[in-house]
Amino acid sequence: MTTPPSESRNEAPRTVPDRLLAGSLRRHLDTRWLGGKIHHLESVDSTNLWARTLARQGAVHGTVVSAETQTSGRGRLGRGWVSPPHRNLYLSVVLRPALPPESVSQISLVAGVAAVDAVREWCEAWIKWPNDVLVGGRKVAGILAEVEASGAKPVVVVGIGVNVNSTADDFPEELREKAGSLRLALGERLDRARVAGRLLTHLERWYDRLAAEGFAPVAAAWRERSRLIGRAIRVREPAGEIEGEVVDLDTDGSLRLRLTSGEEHRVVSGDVTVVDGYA
Ligand code: BT5
Repeated sequence: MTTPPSESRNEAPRTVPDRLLAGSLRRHLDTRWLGGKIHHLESVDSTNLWARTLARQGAVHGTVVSAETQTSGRGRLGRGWVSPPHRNLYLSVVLRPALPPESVSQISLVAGVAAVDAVREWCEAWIKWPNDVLVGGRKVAGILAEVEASGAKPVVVVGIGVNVNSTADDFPEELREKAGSLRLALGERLDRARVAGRLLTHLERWYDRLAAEGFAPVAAAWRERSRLIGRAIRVREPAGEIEGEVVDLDTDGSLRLRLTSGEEHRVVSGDVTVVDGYA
């Protein structure tokens, strides 16, 4: 493969594989049920959409879909996810939870905690509500959990995008200040199979913990990793902008906010800015 111009200078020779092969990913997995089946695609519209199709066709709990690139990577609320080829992780996991319906938003927080724990194996990282992973104040990972309710029991598809080896050139102008990658933080390329293996391993552990012990340990982990409780935040909601102090994370994954009026408000969706800046 020829080296793209943006990588030609100041770069050590490639010692890290370019492709994320299912076999190498499997070698880095330390799981019991997650990743029993791995579908790795060169290109797909969205790994979440592919995983939902597989779920409708009966894919087993723990099935993983990953791709080298996405042509329509999806974020929350109809937003997009920038997915340059061969650089990052675009993964979706099919989960068939033996858990109550309200656990869906909890599963999405489980994925956030797992993602931050995986990233922390390489560098300091924090969660921004609901479950963006930030490194040095820049978003390096995002989670999209969706319910596929076709059969008798709902299936949850958790999609995780992690910017592993992206350079600033990979991001459109408007994201350059906001988006980051592990490579940008560490100054070196990483083996994506290893990062994926650690991510899925943490995901299985946290998911099993939710199933065995309920939401309390997940919520505690989330609180510790977000450092958001007690902070003043501004939230851009569909209905307008509000400001207040974070009281706590609720059991459904929403944020409890005390407004300046003293009133309590629940933040279910929207974009959060920490008033005095995020770590
Ligand atoms: C998310 O949405 O953060 C969820 C992203 C989930 C992506 C994964 S990739 C595998 C799976 N398959 C999919 O199709 N999706 C999932 P949200 O909080 O709405 O953030 C989206 C916003 O983040 C965008 O509007 C941009 O501002 C920004 N953004 C887009 N691409 C980015 C990237 N690669 N890195 C950092 N920020 C990005």
